[in-house]
Amino acid sequence: MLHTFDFGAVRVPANVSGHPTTVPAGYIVPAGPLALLHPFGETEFYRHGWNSWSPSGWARTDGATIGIKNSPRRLLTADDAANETPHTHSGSGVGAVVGYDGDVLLVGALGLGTPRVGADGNVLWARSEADTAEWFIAYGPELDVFAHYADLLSERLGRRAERAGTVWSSWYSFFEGIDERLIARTVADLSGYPFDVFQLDDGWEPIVGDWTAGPDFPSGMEKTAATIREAGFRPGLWLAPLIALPQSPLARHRPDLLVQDAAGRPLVSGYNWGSHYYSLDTTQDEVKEHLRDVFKRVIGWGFSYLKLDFMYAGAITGCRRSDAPREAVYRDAIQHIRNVVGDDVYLLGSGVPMIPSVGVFDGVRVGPDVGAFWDNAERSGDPSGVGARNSVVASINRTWMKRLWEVDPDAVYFRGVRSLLDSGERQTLRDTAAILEFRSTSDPVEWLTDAERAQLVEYMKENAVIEQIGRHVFRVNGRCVDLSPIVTGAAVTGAASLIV
Ligand code: 9PG
Repeated sequence: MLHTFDFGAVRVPANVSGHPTTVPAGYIVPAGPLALLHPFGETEFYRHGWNSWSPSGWARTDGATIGIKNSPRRLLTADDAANETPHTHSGSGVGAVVGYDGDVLLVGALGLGTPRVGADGNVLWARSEADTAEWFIAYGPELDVFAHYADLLSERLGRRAERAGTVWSSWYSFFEGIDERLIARTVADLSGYPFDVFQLDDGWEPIVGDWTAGPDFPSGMEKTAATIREAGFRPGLWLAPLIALPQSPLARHRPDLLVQDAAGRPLVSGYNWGSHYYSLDTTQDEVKEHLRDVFKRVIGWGFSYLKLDFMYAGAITGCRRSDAPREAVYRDAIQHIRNVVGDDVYLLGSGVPMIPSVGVFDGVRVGPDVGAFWDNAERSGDPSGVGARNSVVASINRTWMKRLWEVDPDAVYFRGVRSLLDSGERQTLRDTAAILEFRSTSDPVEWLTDAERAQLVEYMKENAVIEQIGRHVFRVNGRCVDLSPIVTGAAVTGAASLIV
């Protein structure tokens, strides 16, 4: 039906799938396709990525799109193989265009169903794979409309109150090269440093898909968890519970537990670790039992902070035992995991589809992997490639998500060694994580100078007051941090902090 939304300053005719209701911050319309005819002409569009690693940001509708173009094969950071449209301005869940005086017209899904929002000339459109989510429509100051959207979303999907505190993670220093002696030494060196969590990342397991102690942890994971706890830290562990490499026992012995392709073979859901990998079909009872066993085991070892990675793979298009909409399948799987681990375990999502994860995860990664270099020459022009700049840009464009969960922009650096980052770039990473209020690093203290150690201590102890004064402009304890030059690509280096 045709409806004209009256926002005072502007009237917007629209095609909607049912009667709009008025809420204090805007309108809610029933699920179904939606198209708004706005009078703003070519303007800026906010594109929101489907999963943690997919890019988010503002781009002019008459300019280049933000997205992943010309990839020879599916990237994990893409919105999704089935609906990625790199040559249109579109994103996942929520989208917005800039109107008069900087006010913003926003359309956002209030639930699951793989909703997409796009801008096509003067049409702001929204549609979903499964028409299960109502839409929120609002016009007003940018920060306000995004805040209203986030609040309505968490009203429906939940919001957890846990806080991670400060985190040390093994990934951005040792990568997969970890073993129990290295971890014990690193933990001992960190003793007395202001960290709440010590999180083991990828590399402890024998193979992705087999969540038992690997050969480099001969004393068992319980022992490492105890070492971490005795040093005064909360033990944290990385897992990718919804995927399995082809050589894993699960994939070799029980291919019937995997999501299938149309030909009845296990469906490839991504590439990493020099291989393709598969997704577990979480609609099967046996898979639910498997997940129960895995999570009971890791909790039993003593880990109470879990980084759950590559989670998008539980929501890809494919053949499962049940044909429920894929985001609903995913939501059911993470609810199951939450039920198994209970409320006291901190769940950090990484590579998660964002909207369907609201209310279940305590914290969520909001950008691609950081790296000890500013830009990625290998994947230059790909905003989802590993690197400090891409991580800052994607993360800061998801600042509004702080109302949904703890927003993790990834690790910051203090070290001058084993890194190409200059001190200005390191400062920009630290400012970004201070703004987003999630402070983590992977720097072993052994790699740091005395001055860098002192800087780490000061940073990890700091409890900053954060104010957002513009789209990419903040105050951190009164100090102005303007990330706009970095986000717009104007800055060649990361030296974006200015003192006013
Ligand atoms: C462990 C790592 C770290 C890291 C995670 C995740 O797009 N990609 O191909 C892609 C590959 C790896 C990746 C992210 C994206 O890294 O984000 O923090 O835990 O796994 O293997």
